[in-house]
Amino acid sequence: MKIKEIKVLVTCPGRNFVTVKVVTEDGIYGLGDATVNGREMAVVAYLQEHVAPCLIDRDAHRIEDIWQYLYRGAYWRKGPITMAAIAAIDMALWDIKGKAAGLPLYQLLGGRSRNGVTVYVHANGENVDNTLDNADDLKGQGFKAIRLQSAVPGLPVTYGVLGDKKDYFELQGNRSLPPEETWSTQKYFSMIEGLFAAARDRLGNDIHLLHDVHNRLTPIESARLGKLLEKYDLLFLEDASLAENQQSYDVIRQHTTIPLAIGETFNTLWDCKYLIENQLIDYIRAAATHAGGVTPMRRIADFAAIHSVKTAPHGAPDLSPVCLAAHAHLDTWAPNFGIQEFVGFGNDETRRLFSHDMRIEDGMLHVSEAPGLGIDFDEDAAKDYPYKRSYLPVSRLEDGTLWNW
Ligand code: EZ4
Ligand code: CO
Repeated sequence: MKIKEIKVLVTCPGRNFVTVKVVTEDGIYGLGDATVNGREMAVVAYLQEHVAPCLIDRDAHRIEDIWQYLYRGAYWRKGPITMAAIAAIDMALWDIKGKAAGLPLYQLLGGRSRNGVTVYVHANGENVDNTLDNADDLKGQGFKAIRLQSAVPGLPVTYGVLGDKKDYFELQGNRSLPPEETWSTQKYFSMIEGLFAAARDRLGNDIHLLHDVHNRLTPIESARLGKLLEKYDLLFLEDASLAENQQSYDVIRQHTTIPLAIGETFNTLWDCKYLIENQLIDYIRAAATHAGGVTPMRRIADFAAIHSVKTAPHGAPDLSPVCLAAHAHLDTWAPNFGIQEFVGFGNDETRRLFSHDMRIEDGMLHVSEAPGLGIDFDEDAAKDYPYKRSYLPVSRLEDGTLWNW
């Protein structure tokens, strides 16, 4: 089944998504997500100029060979732009194979390992009380796991706190230049333990709690935070420190038993190899879009499984609903699946463009039973929402030093 056409479609139904459509000679097509938040057009150029021409007339069924051709075959490997481009092609080819077989993707991966995919949702607020009001509301909706982020007193903006913005879409889709935010580790430490102490008082012990540090701490500071939060029984602490130097996690691990999760910006198995093989983390958060697609996600999951590490794919709105669909299949299959981050199915415009029948019930995401990924994209409607440049913020310490956002 030859590949006849590869379309790269950029649309901004509130925030930018790069969607790839691979069309075969039989008329079967597949969809993939190639969105790299704030760098969207670099992936578009990579796909249009450097990938698409090489794939025309190749056999769409040869997913593994095409993946190797794009990764191993190029002298310039890895990196977010390259891997998002490869990811989108790979997802689209799995979508095609599923449609050709008449089976949902999770069946091709090995079938169902669980009834549904447990998700964690976000509760955030301007203060501890308000964060816990939101968490209580989500608990009432049946969610079993909640990530808590509260504003840091004395800082004008805090990661994860949406303020007067209605939702992530409004927040992330309207920044034509990178806004600058201030960070203070000392101020953060004055808030964080109280948040989790109050959370256990108010929400009880029958709910999973999580927290995202978003790379703001040094390894020894992360170790200190882990020790402070151990008694509140978090499901995991996310992105406690950067792991460009993976040995940083040796420092954290030798001080605390808090479960650790990282990986949303990882592009390959190599980015997490040392962390996993030394059992320095408990959850690997790689995403199909940013780690090269379904093919390497399966490999990462298997490598993690033999080291007792679970999967917990990134689920922020920088990943389009096409990526969420791919995750729903991987999560339904992976024997060592842990939890899926979930921030909703997007705003009205996004749901208009990306149609699917995934659903949330009792705190779980339920995968589509339709062949392939089980998601469609309305190319014509997408023209109503053209690309709009938008950036993530940058972070500075109070003295002006650039820091990790
Ligand atoms: O800040 O995806 O766990 N989720 C996160 C995200 C990231 C965004 C960056 O675009 O850390 O909210
Ligand atoms: Co995160």
